[in-house]
Amino acid sequence: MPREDGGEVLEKSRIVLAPPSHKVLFERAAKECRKASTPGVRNKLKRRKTKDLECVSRAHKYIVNSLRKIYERSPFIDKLHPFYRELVAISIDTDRYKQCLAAIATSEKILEKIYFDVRREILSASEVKEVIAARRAYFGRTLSVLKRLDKCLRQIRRAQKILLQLPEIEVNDYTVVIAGAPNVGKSSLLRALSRAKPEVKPYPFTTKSIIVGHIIGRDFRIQLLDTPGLLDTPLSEKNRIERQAILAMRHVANIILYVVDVTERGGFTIDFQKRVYDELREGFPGTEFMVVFNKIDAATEEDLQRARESFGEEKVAVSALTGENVDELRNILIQKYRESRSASLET
Ligand SMILES: Nc1nc2c(ncn2[C@@H]2O[C@H](COP(=O)(O)OP(=O)(O)O)[C@@H](O)[C@H]2O)c(=O)[nH]1
Ligand SMILES: [Mg+2]
Repeated sequence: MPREDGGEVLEKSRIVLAPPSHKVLFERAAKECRKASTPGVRNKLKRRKTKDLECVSRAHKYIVNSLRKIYERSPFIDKLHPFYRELVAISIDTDRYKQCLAAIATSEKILEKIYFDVRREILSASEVKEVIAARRAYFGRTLSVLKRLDKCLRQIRRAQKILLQLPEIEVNDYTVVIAGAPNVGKSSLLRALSRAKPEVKPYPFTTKSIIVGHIIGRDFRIQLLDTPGLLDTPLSEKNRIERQAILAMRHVANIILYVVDVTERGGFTIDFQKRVYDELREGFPGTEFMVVFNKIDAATEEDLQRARESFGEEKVAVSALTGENVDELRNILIQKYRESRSASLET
């Protein structure tokens, strides 16, 4: 089976955006420092030490926690489900992304060392001015470490924003991708087959969206994806990025439902529709296809005959408009889902 299961879903809600620049992070840390309270101690040196230790500790915690959230909660690309891995690869520079997350993780250790050195300096200081010098040194050294991270912080923030725009689909659900030329009735069919109102999810690198519907039973859920404008012209005519976005779909598609307007009223001849179909089959070798003749309510016997001759043997014929045979098609899909589940239980 071409479809790969496993791999992590893209958990957008876990992502914590990197600050817009190192300066923003540094300024927030400095603000944390200013929250340090002045202790009610009479000894001037002791008072200064206690206060500056709290200042440095607050600033340090703030920075380290912020950085840790960025690298721990940003998706680990190699662990993502292949569908997302491929989408991410066309959207961002993944090598740079990984290097930057690693750089952030490494700088945490450097910052840790600076903090402990300064702590020791403050504790062992014998004069107020030594304490102040140590505190200043903390901020000076920390700033230079953060400054070196600036490019990476910006890079990660940009990448995170792109990741947040990727369409969220259930990569582990049994998935039916609906394809076909424009106006053949793909969206109508998705609505006719779905139980709930379809949701629209944008694709960041094209102006297009995925429309997600579901067939929901008591113990199962089948995901239906309609990809307007993505799967409706031959793959060879698409630009590289769009092509890759389309091909990423092979990782989630259990079956591609190819919708044919047998009446040709949508504006595309059977010949053209067959050409798109052949190209798609080439692009998705190993993915199961199922051809559905649509608009039978408006079709003549000649229309059906022409479609049969072009596409071969008898196919499922429906009307998304009147609902004719739509229940049958839904049952076929449920049956296919059950077969695939029992097949995967056996292996
Ligand atoms: N007569 C008839 N018209 C249909 C049927 N399904 C869709 N249409 C019409 O075909 C046009 C295109 O449908 P749409 O679902 O938007 O096609 P898509 O571009 O493939 O998503 C619309 O005007 C629909 O009302 C059908 O089964 N019979
Ligand atoms: Mg549509």
